[in-house]
Amino acid sequence: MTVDRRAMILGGAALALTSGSARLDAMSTPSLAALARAKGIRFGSTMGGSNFANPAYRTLNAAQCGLVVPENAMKWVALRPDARNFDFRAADAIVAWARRAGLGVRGHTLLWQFERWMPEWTRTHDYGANPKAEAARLLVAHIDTVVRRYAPAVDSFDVVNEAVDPDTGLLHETALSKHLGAEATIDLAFHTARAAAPRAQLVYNDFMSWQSYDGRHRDAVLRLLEGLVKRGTPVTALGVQSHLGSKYSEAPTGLGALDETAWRRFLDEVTGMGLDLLVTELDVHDNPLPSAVGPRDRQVAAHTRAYLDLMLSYPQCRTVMCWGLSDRYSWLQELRPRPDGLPKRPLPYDAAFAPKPMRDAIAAAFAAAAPRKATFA
Ligand code: 9MR
Repeated sequence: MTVDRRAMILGGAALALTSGSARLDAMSTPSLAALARAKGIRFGSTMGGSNFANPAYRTLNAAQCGLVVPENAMKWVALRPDARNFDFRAADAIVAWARRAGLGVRGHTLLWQFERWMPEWTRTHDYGANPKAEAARLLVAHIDTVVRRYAPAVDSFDVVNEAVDPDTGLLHETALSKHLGAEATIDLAFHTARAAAPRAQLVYNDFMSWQSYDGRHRDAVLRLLEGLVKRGTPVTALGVQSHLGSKYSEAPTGLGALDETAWRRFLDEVTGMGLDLLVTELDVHDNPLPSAVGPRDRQVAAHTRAYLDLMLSYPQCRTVMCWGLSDRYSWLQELRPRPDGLPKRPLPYDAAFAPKPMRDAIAAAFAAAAPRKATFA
């Protein structure tokens, strides 16, 4: 079924389920997915938790996306109640829905190399007399089980997420890597994923950015990738999370002091290693922008457009994912609230699912992008 035909059918479904803007948008064509696809690019977003329970939101996603990534449901904390068992219910439900809707699925994340986001039991687990072997067994069993369950429906996995400390440039340790060594843990994760999914795209995913303060993070990620490639570890792409805006959220520098030259040099080095690029988690952290919605939305849109134009100037960039479609469901609302207390507007649709200028900016960036050879069906 073509994307536009699907959007029409889904638009009809939305008519019965919702009113107003969600209906209008689900009907609006061409969809972002269709605009992207015309250039050999896959466009998608996250799904999971309360937003997945909202039929109008599912409809919006199915109409506008070609790809979905479970926001939390494939993380260790969601899949692993303990060392022995798996709970696939939430991830299965998203994957089943995606397949019914004709969407591709990305997997996030087979290993979060950051202690805080791994389950508590990995810290209290009895690693026995040979802790190294036990850590390796746990890691391999986890990745092998998850990848075999979801490939080939999932054809692109974030194998390792956020392994680098952006301040020190050193690799993070976790309860697992403490026994194996961080580098060996990361290698083992990629090799295990490759053995279980011989054709999948295998991604290292991180939040280094074009902010001028991010040089140490960029350098550390380059060193990590160089090491992986040199050792023959099967990484095939870098996921550039793209949570845009300064982490110094109240800084008077607008969305940040950007170093485009350093960013291009970074992306040149990554692609020079033969790796593809993905925009995996796009949103705009709008704290320093004006309270008034009009100017704020315009700045968010202009920033998004400039960023996507730069990213899509790389023919190796064939995937663009937003970290949510609607402001209503952005992680930023609670975790990084605005100082004026107003709701944040980081995503292409507003809280009532009406399209915003950021949606136009994404559409325009796809329309302006040079066509590239699609690597996925
Ligand atoms: O959006 C996610 C939020 O709901 C979770 O509470 C949080 C911790 O699991 O993770 C958020 O997603 C993160 C992603 O997994 C990795 N990159 C940063 C994202 C935003 O924090």
